[in-house]
Amino acid sequence: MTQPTTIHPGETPEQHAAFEARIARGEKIEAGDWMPAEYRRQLIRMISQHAHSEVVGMLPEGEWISRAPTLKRKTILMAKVQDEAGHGQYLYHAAETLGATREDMLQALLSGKAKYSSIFNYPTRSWADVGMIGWLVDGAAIKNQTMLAGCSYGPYSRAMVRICSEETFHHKQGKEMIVGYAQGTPEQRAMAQDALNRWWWPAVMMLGPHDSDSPNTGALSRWGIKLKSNDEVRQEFINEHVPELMEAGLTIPDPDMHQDASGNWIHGSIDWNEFWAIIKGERGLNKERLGAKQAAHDDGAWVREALQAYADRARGVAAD
Ligand code: BYC
Repeated sequence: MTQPTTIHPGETPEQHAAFEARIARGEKIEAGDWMPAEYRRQLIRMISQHAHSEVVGMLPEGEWISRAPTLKRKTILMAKVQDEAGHGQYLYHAAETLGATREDMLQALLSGKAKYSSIFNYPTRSWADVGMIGWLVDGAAIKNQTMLAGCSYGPYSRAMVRICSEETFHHKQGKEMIVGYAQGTPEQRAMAQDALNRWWWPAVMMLGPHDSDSPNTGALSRWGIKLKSNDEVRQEFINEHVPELMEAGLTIPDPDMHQDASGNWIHGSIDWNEFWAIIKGERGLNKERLGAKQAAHDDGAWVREALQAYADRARGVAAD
């Protein structure tokens, strides 16, 4: 999986060797430390896209806050959506430690240059989708993020520890909700199954393309950012969730799903055309999501201006 390192002009093989030796010793790389330009670029790409995913991820769930069936469910959902905003905030800060600016990152999101997770281009059609997102989407995210908590870049790894503990609650509330519906009335069971039918494959795909089609994995693995490949994390996610979903009485919408001799659950073929079409915005809700983000950004202009004016005044007062 390892690839030759990209050595940028001004960098030396000795610097790279010393840097990689630090990673091999298990040291964390911190913000002010020397790092290859390509390590910095990869981290900014990945962390900023992760931040965008957290923030865009508030949209499909946020739509259901006013329609939650009980006050308990409403407060849980509000807390979850608020947590996602906090995760975006930690992650934007982690990317800022690498020299990225908030303005540039937001511009890259709003212009469509930067990606966010494919999973959030799918619609939330029923209340059970909210539970299924918690169970499957947060479940997949935890598998990926537990791995990233061990990554070589200190600020990202520490943000992941905090985020994973909050995601664990998100996962539990989603599972609790869906298990309840799966064992509830025939209408509730049908609603839970319908949600699983629509979210299963997108959740399997959100962990990234197969390793053979993953151009970034080589560099990320070499530098201790990704400690497991996309397919390895996907296998962990499937192995945990298939038996639990079946135990809840639900049917995995994959007729080829089976367990092999080593106990792994093996999925059928994945429709990667759908995945790439969703990412490129050719299918799904990409335009709506970015439209909502742009509107929120425009609506918030007065807040940014007020904060700037306050900061300028405070600086002026301090200078007196
Ligand atoms: N969606 O070389 P690859 C959450 C892109 S938020 C869109 O394998 P890499 C939650 C990839 O960026 C969860 N694009 O990439 C929030 C690359 O394109 P670029 C978000 C995807 O980086 C709110 C190209 O495909 N988690 O859980 O090695 C509420 C080739 O892929 C996707 C993170 O962001 C995708 N699904 O591996 C509830 C975790 N997959 O950038 C829940 C941090 C791939 O070269 N990110 N692409 O133009 C990662 O761990 C890695 O970036 C990935 C992809 C495993 C996602």
